[in-house]
Amino acid sequence: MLNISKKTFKKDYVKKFIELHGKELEEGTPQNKYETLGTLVRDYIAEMWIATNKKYNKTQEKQVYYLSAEFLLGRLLGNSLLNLGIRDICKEGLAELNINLEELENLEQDQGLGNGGLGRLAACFLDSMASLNIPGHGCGIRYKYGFFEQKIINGSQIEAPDNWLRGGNVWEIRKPDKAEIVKFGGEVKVEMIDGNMTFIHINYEPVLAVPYDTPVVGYENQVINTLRLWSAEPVSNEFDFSSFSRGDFLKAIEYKNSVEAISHVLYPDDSFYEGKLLRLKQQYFFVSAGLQSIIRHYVKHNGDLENLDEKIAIHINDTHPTLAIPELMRILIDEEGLSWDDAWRITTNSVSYTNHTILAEALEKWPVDMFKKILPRIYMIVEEINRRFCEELWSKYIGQWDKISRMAIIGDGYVKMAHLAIVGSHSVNGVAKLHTEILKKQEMQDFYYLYPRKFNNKTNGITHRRWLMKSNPKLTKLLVDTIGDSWIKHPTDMEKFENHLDDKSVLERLQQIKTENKIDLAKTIKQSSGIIVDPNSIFDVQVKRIHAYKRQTLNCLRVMNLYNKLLENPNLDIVPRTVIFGGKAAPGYFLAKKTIELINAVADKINNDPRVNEKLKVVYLENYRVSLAESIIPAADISEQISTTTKEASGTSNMKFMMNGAITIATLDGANVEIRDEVGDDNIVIFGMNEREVLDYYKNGGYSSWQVCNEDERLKRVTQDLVNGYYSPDKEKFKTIYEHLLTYNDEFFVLKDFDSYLRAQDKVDEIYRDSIRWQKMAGVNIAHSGIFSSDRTIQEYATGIWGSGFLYKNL
Ligand code: 26V
Repeated sequence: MLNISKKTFKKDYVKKFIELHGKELEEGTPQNKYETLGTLVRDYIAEMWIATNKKYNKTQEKQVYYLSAEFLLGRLLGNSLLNLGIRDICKEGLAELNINLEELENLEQDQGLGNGGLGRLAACFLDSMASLNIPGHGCGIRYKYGFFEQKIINGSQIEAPDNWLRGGNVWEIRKPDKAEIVKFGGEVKVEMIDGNMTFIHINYEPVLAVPYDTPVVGYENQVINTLRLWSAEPVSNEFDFSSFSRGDFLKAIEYKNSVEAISHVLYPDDSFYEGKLLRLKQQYFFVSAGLQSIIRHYVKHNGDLENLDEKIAIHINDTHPTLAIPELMRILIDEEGLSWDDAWRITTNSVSYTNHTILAEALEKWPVDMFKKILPRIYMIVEEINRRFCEELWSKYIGQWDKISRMAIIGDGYVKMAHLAIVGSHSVNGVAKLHTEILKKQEMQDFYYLYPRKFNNKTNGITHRRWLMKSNPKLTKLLVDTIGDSWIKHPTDMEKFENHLDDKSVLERLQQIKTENKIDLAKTIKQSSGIIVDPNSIFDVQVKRIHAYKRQTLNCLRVMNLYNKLLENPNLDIVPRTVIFGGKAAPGYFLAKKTIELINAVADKINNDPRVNEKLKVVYLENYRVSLAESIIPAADISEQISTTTKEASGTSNMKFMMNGAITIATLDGANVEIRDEVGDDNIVIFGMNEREVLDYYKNGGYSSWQVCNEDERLKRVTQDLVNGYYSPDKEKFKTIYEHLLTYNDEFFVLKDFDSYLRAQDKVDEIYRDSIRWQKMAGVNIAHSGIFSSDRTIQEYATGIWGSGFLYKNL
């Protein structure tokens, strides 16, 4: 907690404003005022930051490094103020200067350096590590352009670059003195020097990796950890720009461009792997720079590399940073002179790996030729790891060649990153119980039998500081008024709220808060789409990446069906609904983009049909991102978590919605299963095929979407509506969706789950009419959401995987 009075804050603020802008506060633009506040807060943080680092160096506590190609931080100002414990003081102080804090907070650009769940999880983890006094730091890429900005124009997604650094970034500090060189291409010369085989990398292209550090503020505990993002720059003296010989000049420009391309833009695809050279370069770039700086720092402060694995933990977020394994081997062997065996012991003991998906099409594998060319020394090391691993397999599985070739790290002309990650780490975890079981039983079965003790589950979580305290201050106040504030440090204490759910006044306040949040969201909807929605209708929300397995189509088909029903029977007695969608499609994912077009076409027709308008509206909110999520989620009545069972590794928005009192309608997929276990069957609405049924169809076949469709009049009608011009004069427009569902026997079972989904929606309608029952359900969901705080998840990682932090030391 930062100790500062309102008076001092105001004085500091005005002084900082004048210093930065050279004019009086009254003349300042809102942007000037935001920058002033951001810079001042960063100054406040600076001393604590230095002190935290000093303490880490002195105590030599184990340091955790969380390597991730994505960190989806969103806005930082509000949460930094909250965690510093000075948000109220700032708000009041600024108000006295005629400045509205929230208005300034809303000026901040989202830091959107991630695609979705995986990147946001990394951001929640940073917040939790700092808040739990765990010395845990992020390491990633400072993309110049983050996740694209989505515009919906004439009902379709248009992508625009996310130039998030345009107005500067007050949070980062460039550290050119801490730059590292990363080497690409060239050849490796092997020489015997003093009887030792030595590997010398020559003719490579050097890239300067310059770190930008962002402070990660712990909650009222004086801890400031670091997120270090690397930016790629040309090595300045590499080519002489003043030399005007034409060849050199062009070469210099070419070199500059090829270097800067590395940290230029975030890949906007999170479900289809493509063997893109630039992505491989990105991965090696940040991993190599990160590890070099970790080791440099370690050697400076600790010295002895022999027990490095007791002093650092390196966590790889999915396979994207898997090159950390051969890169650490390279540094330890080539640069620090360790033996292979010592280097391997240290590496495997340090590295741990999280898997985030079972989608086969998302698994990374790099063509050997590309890999070898770009990373010749790293390839040699991977080859040696593979050789030794296969030797182990040969002695264990004598004659079982199929199994051995299936498990090899290098095979079929590819380097298989998940295999490398499993072999080169001491821990492999899934992100929800069901997901981990599927990994063990199906996707990674061979490896599970070989290394059963490596596999473990760490169910995801979300930071309640951002997703409740910051985004839903009214609900936070209700909790504090009824059960005190112990839950802030111990989120499972939220359970105490359940004891208050027989108190009518509490239920009324719950309802009141939800309505006020809905009124706020209705304003946002009006501003962004022009659509007027009724805050008394059910706000029924599905916001997430657009993907076939997440089944936005299922949601859309039931809306189309409801529309048909309302037209047939205008007196149909339903609670009015506002169905809200949001999410981005990967630019190259045709079906997902078509899904967006379909939802918008359906929305357009329904919203302009006065016959149904009182009862049904459909909204597509453009440019879904962290800051928008913060205003949508507190206003949701219903959380749509309707993926095909087995496909969603965990989901994390399901947890955010629950914590904000939405009722979940869900398949028993990912963490939905654990949410159900927490709240009980009466407080969640479950539908759809179970894991066994889905896996059985995948294994034995026998599914016919055609047959399912023909047996259900409602389905016949809505699928026909896709291709009969009902939603578009262009009958071809939604043909791909139709074909996916029917001609190609939809692998995600949308039609199969349709009936059960509709019945679940009817149940939602019925429960909602009983306001007391609904509010109680909401209350139970809130009360049981504490277990899904990322503080719980991080404690489990710290004790179960990293061997770090407070809890570990007290065992
Ligand atoms: C995969 C790929 C594949 C190659 C192209 C670039 C790229 C970028 C990101 C990814 C990661 C996809 C995996 C992912 O985001 N999984 C999600 O992780 C969440 C956090 O664990 C989890 O809640 C979601 O269920 C899971 O889909």
